[in-house]
Amino acid sequence: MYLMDCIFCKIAAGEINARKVYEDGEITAFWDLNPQAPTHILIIPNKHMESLSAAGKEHAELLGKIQLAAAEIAKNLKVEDAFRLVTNNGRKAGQSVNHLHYHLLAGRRFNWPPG
Ligand code: DGP
Repeated sequence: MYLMDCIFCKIAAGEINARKVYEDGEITAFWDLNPQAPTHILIIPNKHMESLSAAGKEHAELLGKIQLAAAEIAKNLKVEDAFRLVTNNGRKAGQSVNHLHYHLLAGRRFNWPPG
């Protein structure tokens, strides 16, 4: 599914430029426009899905592939020893773009619990 007014659908489709670091038939990853760490990559399914809450059992393989892509990207960017992978699910959790995305963050110290 492709949403006309979804910025991440447009990035996946190549209609809006992004600094892509990974692409396959199902997943796209690119540098975040507003980085919160020296390495800040967004990983998205190409097909529109609002958030993780919208996923069903039929998405299990895709969600697994996203995690494997994250590990591969971390390795390619030489941050595999220390990175954080997070999704903000819902507006109150900090989600501002309603297309499922995972933040891959690395290159600085991270606090726990997160803010
Ligand atoms: P979130 O707040 O979890 O929904 O994260 C959305 C992220 O998307 C935020 O860190 C900024 C980033 N972002 C928004 N618009 C664009 C864009 O057009 N290009 C890129 N590369 N990143 C974007």
